[in-house]
Amino acid sequence: MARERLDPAALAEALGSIDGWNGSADGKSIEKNFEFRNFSEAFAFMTRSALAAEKMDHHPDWSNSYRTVKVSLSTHDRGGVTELDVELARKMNRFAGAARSDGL
Ligand code: H2B
Repeated sequence: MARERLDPAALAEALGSIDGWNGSADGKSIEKNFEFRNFSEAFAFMTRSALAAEKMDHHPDWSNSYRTVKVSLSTHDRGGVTELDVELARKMNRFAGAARSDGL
């Protein structure tokens, strides 16, 4: 089930297949710091991610400073990481690639 918490083994396996994402120290979220060439790329990434998150009704915890975007994903109403976080992480990796090749 997409909304069930992944156990530590399932989480480790999922993380092994999503580039650059790590489990948080408390095991309740997954994290990645994205770095772009400039603010425009960073914001293009955030825009794509925001639209996908809204469609999924599953939202990131994130912050932006100039050309970096720090992202933490957790399923808050389950108190941990579920398939929804893994799915959004995969999408965000794709959106980062797209934002970088937009040439904006
Ligand atoms: N996003 C995340 N990351 N975790 C949640 O538990 C969550 C969410 N809950 N987005 C959703 C919205 C919930 O509040 C609505 C009612 O579905």
